[in-house]
Amino acid sequence: MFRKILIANRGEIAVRLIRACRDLGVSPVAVYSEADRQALHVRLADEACYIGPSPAGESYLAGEKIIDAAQKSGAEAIHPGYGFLSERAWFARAVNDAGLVFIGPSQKSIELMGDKNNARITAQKAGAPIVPGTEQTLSDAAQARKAASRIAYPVMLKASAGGGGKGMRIVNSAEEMNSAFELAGAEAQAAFGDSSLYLEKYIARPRHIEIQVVADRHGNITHLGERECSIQRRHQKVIEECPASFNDPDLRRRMGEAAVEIARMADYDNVGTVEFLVDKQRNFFFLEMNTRLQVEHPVTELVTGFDLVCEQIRIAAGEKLSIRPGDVRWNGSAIECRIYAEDPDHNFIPSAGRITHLRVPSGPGVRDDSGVYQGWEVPIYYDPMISKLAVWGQTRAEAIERMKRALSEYQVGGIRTTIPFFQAVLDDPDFRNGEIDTDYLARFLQQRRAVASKPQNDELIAAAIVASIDFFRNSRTTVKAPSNGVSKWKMAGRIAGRMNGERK
Ligand code: MV4
Repeated sequence: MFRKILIANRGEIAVRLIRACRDLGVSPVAVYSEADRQALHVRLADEACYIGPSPAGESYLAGEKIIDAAQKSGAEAIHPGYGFLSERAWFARAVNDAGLVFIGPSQKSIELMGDKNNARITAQKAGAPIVPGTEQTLSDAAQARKAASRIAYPVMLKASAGGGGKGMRIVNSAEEMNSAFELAGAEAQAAFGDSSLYLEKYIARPRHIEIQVVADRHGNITHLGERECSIQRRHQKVIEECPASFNDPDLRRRMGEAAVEIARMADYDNVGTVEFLVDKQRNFFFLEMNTRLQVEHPVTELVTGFDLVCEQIRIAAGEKLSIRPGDVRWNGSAIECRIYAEDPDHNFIPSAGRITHLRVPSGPGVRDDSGVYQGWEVPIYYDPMISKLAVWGQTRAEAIERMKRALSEYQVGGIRTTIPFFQAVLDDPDFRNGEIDTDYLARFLQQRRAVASKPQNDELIAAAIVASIDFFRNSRTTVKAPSNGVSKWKMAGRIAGRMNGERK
C-alpha cells in the first residue's frame, strides 16, 4: 500500500478521497488554488500544496504543476477524482512517466473509451448490444443520408470526440440531414478540434442506466449493479438511485455481464462505469464508458456496502479485488440529491457567496458528502455543487421519506441552494411512481413554471374584472384593492379562478 497519495481535485470529492486515505492508513496531500486557500479539503489533508491562480486552467488542470507537487511532497500516487484531469489520457501517461501511479485505468483504456465511436465498436466486439447505427465515422452528408435511410429516421448524429451531449443532433428526415451534418460537424470541431461524426437510431425518451464495474490488474472483473441516472438537466445528473426502480434481477444480470465483457475487451482496470440507454420495451444499448470514479458512486456504496474509493486505491497498489462476484448483494434502496449553490427559482443561476449558516442533516440512513463549512465562501470559479446528500432505506419508499426528512433538516444561509427544488421533485407523483426517463426533468420544470405563473394570471384577470366592475358602476377605475372593496376583489378572484379552470 502507498504511504502518501496526492489528491488532484477539490470540493466534496477531494474530501471523500481524503477520508478513504485515512481509512487505509495513507497520508493525504491536498493541492489548492488561490480561491481555495481556506477550503475544507485543504484543512483535512496532512499537507497542502499551492498550485496556482483560481482559474482551473492555471491550477486544477495544470498537470505538470500537480505532478511537481506530488514529487516534492514525496507522494507515490495521484488520485484525480472526477472531472478536471481524470479522463485525460496524456495526464495518466505523464504521471506514469514521472514514476508515479495514476489511480485509475491505463492511458490506453482512457484513450479507447474517449473516442465514442471506438467505444461503440469495442462494445460491439464484446458482444454487447449497441444502438443500430454506423460502424465507421461519416465522410459526408450524402453518406449520412444513405446510412440514415437504412437505419430509418429519426436518427442522431454524434461527435466521435464528444460525450456528455455536446455535438449531438436529432435528424428527423433526409431534408434535415445536410444542414444538421454541417452544424454538428462544426460544433464538434469547435468543441473538440475533431469534426468526425457517426450515426445512431434515435431512441425516444429512454432511461439512462449505468453499471458500476470494478477490475483489478490480475484479470478479475465484476459489476456492482446499476444506477438510475435519468433525472438530468442539460446533461447534468441531479438525482441518482440504486437500484433502478424498474429493475429486475434478470435485466441487471444481463446488463452487468455486458458491462463486464466491455471492460474486459478494453483491458480495463480500476473502477469504471458503463452507460446504457434502456427503451420502453426494456431493450438496453451501450452508450459510453466513463473511465473514472463517478459523482454518484455513494448510492452504490450504500446498497452494496463496498467502499469504491478504497477499492480503487488498493487496485492501483496492485492488490487483487476484495470483491468476489458471488459476494455482491444489493440491500435496500439509496437516493442521492446533488445540492448546488444555485437558485432553482431563477433558472438555476449559480449563487456563489459566503455560507453564513449551515446545519447539515444526519440520523438513520443519511450521508452527506460535503465540501463546505459555515463561514466559507463558495468560489465562482468552479462547479457550484456544495454537497451530495444520499440516503438509504429498506425500500425506495422509505428512502424517499428519509430524503424528505434530510432535506427538511438541511439549512444553508447566505446563498441559494437547490434544496427546495428537490423537495418538490420528491412530492411529484411521477417521481414517486418511478415514472422517469431522460425527459422527466424538462417536463417537471415546465409543469412547475405553468403552476407558478397561474396566480399571476389570476391577479391580472382579477384586476381586469375589477376595472370592468368599476366601469359599469360608472366609478373611477382603480385597480388597487381598496380596504372597503374587499368583497369586489374576492368576487373578481373567484371569477378569475373559475376562468382558469379551478373547480369548487
Ligand atoms: C442518445 C439518445 C437517444 N438515442 N442516443 C445524451 C448524452 C450523450 N451521452 C448521449 N445522449 C443521448 N444519446 C440515441 N441513439 C438520447 C441521449 C440523451 C440523454 C442520454 C442520457 C441521459 C440524458 C439524456 C438527455 C438527452 C438526450
